[in-house]
Amino acid sequence: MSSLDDQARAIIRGNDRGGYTLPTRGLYPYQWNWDSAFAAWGFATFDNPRAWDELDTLMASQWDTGMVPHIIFHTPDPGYFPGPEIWRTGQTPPTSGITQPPVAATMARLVWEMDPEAGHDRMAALYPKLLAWHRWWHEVRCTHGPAAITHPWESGRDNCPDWDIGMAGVNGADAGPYERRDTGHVDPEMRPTKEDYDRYITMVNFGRNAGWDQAQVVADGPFLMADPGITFMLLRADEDLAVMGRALGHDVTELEGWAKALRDALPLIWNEELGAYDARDLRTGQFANVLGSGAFLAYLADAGNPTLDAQLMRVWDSVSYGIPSADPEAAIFNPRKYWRGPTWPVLNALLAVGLRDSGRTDLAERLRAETESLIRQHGFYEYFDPNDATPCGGADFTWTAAIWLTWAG
Ligand code: 9YW
Repeated sequence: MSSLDDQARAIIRGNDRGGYTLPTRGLYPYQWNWDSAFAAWGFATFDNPRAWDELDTLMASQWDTGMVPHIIFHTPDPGYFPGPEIWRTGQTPPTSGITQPPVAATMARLVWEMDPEAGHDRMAALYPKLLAWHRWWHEVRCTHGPAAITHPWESGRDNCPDWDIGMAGVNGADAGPYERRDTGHVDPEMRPTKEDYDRYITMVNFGRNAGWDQAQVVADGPFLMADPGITFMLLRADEDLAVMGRALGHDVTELEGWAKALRDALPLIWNEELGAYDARDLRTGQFANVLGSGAFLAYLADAGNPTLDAQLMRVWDSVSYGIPSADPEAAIFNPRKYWRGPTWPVLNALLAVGLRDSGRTDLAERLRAETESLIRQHGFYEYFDPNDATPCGGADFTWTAAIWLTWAG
C-alpha cells in the first residue's frame, strides 16, 4: 500500500489531462474554475511549473469581458449535463456562461510563495488577467455592495440553504425535458433534487436567451443574491493580488479601492437577528436567515467578530468532523446531501487558512486533524457526513488530494 501522499499525487496525475485537471473522472469530465485553482496549490508541492500551467489554462479561457467561466469544455463528454450545447456561449474552447469563486489569486500567491524565484515571470504574466477578472467582479457584480451571484452554481456551494429564498422565486416548470447525468455517477440521495435542477436549467436558459449579456442577466434574470462566501473570497483575493502587484512593481491603488469598497459593504450582509453574515436576495432585500459555511469564510478576510466566533463553535461542536456546510440545528440540515450538511475538505482547508491568518492556530489545527481523519479513514472523497464520516459524492477527487498535500496530510 502506497502512502497517502503517493496516492494523492497519483490522483492528481490521474486526473491531469495535460495543462488542466478534472475534478474527478466520470462525474466531472471538464475543467472547473475554482477546482483548478486548488489543483495548482496541490501541484506546487511536487511540480511547481505544472501548478502555473494549471492557472494559465484557466485564465486562457477568460472572456473579453474579464469573466472567467465556471467550466471549460475542452473535450466533448456525454457523461455531463448541461454540456456546451446547452450553454452555447460561442467561446473557443466552449465554456459555461457563469463564473465561480475567485480564489485563483489567493492560490497563485500560495504557489508563488512556495518558489518565489521560479514563479516570478509566471505570476507577472498572470497578473493582468487576474486583475481584469477582479475588475469584472467589482464593476459587474458588486454594484449593490457585496458580491452578487446570478446562479447558485456560481457560489460553488450549489444547493446550500443560502439560496432557498432566491430559488423559490425561479419558475422551473418550463425547464423542458432533459436528462441528468450526475445521478448516474453517484447516489442521487447525495445530490440536488429534480426541483433544484429544473430551476438551475431555467436560469441557464435565461442567460443563453440573453446572449449571456451580463447587464441583462443582472437586471432582469430570475436570480440575484448576495453571496457572503464569494464576498469574503473576493476580498481576500483582492488583498492577495495587491500584495503580488506591489511585489511586481505595479500601482495597486485600484485594487485597494475595490477591497475597501467591499469591506465597507460587509454590514449589508450582517444579519443582526441571525447573529451572522447571511445571504440576501438583492431584488427584495430579504435575508436567507440561515447560517451557512460561507459566513465562516469571514475569517479568510479578517472579518470575524465575537458573535461569529460563538456561532462557529456552536455549529462545529455539534458534529464530529469538520465544519458542516449547513447549521446542524436548522430544519433543512441533511448530513449527506451535498451542500446542505456534509463537510467539504476543500472548504475546511480554506477556512483553516483564514483561522490561521486571524491568529486562531489552535482552531486551524483542530480542523486539520479532523479533516485528516476523514481522509485517512475513507480516502479522497468529495465530501463527508460530519457526524459519522461516511464518504459521499465522487471518489479520487483532485481538490481533496490537493489539500491533503498542502495542508491536511
Ligand atoms: C455540479 C466540481 C464542482 C465544484 C462545485 C460543486 C460541484 C458541479 O462540483 O458542482 O455539477 O454539481 O458544487 O463547487 O466546483 O468539483
